[in-house]
Amino acid sequence: MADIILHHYANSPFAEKVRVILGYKRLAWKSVVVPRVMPKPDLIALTGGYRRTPVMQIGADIYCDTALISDVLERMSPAASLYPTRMAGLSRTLAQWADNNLFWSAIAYCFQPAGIPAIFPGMSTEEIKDFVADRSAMRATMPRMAAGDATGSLAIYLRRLDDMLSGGSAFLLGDRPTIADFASYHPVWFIRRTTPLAGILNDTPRLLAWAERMEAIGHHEQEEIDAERAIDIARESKPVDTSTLKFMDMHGIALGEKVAIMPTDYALDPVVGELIVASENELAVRRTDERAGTVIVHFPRIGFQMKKQ
Ligand SMILES: N[C@@H](CCC(=O)N[C@@H](CS)C(=O)NCC(=O)O)C(=O)O
Repeated sequence: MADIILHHYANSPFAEKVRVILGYKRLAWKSVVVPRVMPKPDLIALTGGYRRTPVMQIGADIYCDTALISDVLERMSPAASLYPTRMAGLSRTLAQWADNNLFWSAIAYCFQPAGIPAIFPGMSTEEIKDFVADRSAMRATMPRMAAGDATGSLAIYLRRLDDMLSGGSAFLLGDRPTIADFASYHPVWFIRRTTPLAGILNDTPRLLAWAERMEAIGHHEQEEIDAERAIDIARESKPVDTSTLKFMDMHGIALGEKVAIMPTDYALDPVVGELIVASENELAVRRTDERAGTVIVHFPRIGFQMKKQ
């Protein structure tokens, strides 16, 4: 099987979600560190436009969004399941809440002036300004949460998670972690790193103990490779055969047509290519890049929009 390559950077919460899933599944992986802000020419050579973090590459297949990345890792390694039987619907729905509501409250809470030095250790004012300008452009018209509103909702969310642990279970939905734990963990991980503001977790001691258990899972074995090598691997590989996936047309667009796929919320950079998968949960395009050769870029249906070009 081709190597799992994660394109990510250390301080990314969504990347931490995938790193801990890799740790839980004991899957060894290759690490490519991407820039935190645009431009990201090496990543874009693979994705064709998608710039969010993380992205997972397996040969010439490029997987965008941690919801899809989690599904692919589950298919590769079903033991230590992220979606145990009878918990699949609940765990996925809770994970979706965590990746959206919990995440954005945590981000708005941490990005108060008191949190900034811990988020950007050693970065110059100029670099911080560049980061803020990059994220403003990326979020465009997406509404922002004020610090007071974020603090209020975050305190409630953390209490609700803490309540889920009140029956004495080690993880949110029982004795083993599910996708709900990994998705709830990454915002809590980010709060814990934002040291002057991490005290909010002292009010939820069961959640704090849970965060320590999640941290103990670790990231398993990783080896750093450079972006150039990852692009060579894509060019030298053949994408997976997707022809057996059931075609489910919800857009009136046939396989083979030229489409643009992009997120529905922020970083609305379209990825243009030939539609090659429209299955129950996934959309994918085939595109050819000067450097990466022919690749398939995969997206989950939820959170993405597709238009005919
Ligand atoms: N729904 C996406 C969200 C990913 C996301 O927003 N990641 C942040 C970093 S934690 C990001 O992309 N920031 C901008 C960037 O890294 O360019 C997912 O699950 O992968």
